[in-house]
Amino acid sequence: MNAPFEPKRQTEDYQQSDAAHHIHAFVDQKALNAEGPRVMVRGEGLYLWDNDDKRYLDGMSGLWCTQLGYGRKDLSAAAAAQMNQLSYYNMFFHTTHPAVIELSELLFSLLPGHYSHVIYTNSGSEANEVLIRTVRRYWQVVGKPQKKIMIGRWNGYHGSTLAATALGGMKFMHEMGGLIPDIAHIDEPYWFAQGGELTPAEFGRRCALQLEEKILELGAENIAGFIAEPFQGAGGMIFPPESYWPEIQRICRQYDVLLCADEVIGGFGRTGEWFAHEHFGFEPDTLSIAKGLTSGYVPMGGLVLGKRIADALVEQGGVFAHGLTYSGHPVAAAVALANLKALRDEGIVRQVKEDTGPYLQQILREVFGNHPMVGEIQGAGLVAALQFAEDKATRKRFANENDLAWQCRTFGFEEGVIIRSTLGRMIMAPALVATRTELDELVEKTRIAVDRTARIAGKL
Ligand code: PXG
Repeated sequence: MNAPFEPKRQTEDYQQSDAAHHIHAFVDQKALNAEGPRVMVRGEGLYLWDNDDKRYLDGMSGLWCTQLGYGRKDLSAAAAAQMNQLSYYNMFFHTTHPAVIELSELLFSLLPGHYSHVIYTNSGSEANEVLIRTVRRYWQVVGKPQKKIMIGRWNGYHGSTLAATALGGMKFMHEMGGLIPDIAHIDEPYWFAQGGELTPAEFGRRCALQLEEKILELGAENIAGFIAEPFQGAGGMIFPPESYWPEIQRICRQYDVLLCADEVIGGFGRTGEWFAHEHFGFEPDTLSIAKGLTSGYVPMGGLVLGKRIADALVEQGGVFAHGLTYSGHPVAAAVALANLKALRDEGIVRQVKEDTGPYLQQILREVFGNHPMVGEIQGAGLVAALQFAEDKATRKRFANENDLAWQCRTFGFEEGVIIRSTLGRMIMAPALVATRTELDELVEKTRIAVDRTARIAGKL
């Protein structure tokens, strides 16, 4: 047991200083300053403690990233050992180092065999920035430089930097302006909200066919690639109908458009497969990775390339004019290596596939299958979403679904569980080391939060 918790400073003191200096992510800063942010001070396994020593079960793995949970001493030891031996060196000017070499070996042993190379970054946003440059460079190298346009999806999320924001389809982010050209979007495959009279299978095909229509509208000779998350994360944890990905893959192959999967959330075991595209059964040409690569202990991301692209760039491409000071940072690489070893050698990804993943999906359906607030339950492995609905049969959504979901999230915090709300959907994605007992607690506390929300909505 840890010693009794002694806050170093009072929470209000931290909050006032934070308000004086810090611009937070995706928030009305003035409103946050008035309320004061929660001050988190420690983490162990699936649990977090705030500065007032209140404990939370983190049902979101931080921001979908702490696959191994908090406080792993093997990861901090790997970082310390690497810092002591070689704290920094770079990938410029013809050098490399063992940590990054061993990380790449392990990474490609986990990936399907048609991937061969990776460009390391510090984040998922950067991975997608690099993606645009790499894909466009590929088409230059193979003699089709006019293939420049990337197609993404409305409500997709690929990061917060300029090009990643443009690739994504969050309109409220686009409204801040200044985006890059040569990006187009098609609709998201969100059957519950947009499926109308179509069956999920029909709707999945219809959404995929939008890609074909967009390619024909803009000219296949101008399209570099299509990017999407295998399942949408930040946009509401939306699983596409089963008909969707096979049709998307057919269209990409037919028109020679690169298929780019953003695995930043889906990668590293979340669905019970190492990568989410394996869960959905398609074969992307590139994979954007980050988050679970290091379990969030240090920042690291990357762009994984299929052999087709890598061979062209390496054999015919000449100088690849790109590089980041911290690409393949030795400390990040050492932590990622220790993280991937643990996920593999402790059988954690296998456990998600065979035991804890099916268990979470089962108990969610037992508890919420007939819940008056819940219209749909989606998910696989250790990721799931509950769709709020006023009427399940007609898929009628609450007019104030966003407020209800936010309220539910706040109730969750009060009950000591962290779940994520988006546009009328409650999301959970706990660390992959979650035990059945912890999953029981996650679902039970979520049930209390959803029941409290149902009372406000007049459903209980
Ligand atoms: N791609 C995807 C699919 C993501 O989910 C990024 C790229 C960008 O990664 P970085 O490392 O640059 O943040 C992400 C990030 C949320 C939430 O509330 C999701 C993300 C980030 C912050 C919040 O669901 N995903």
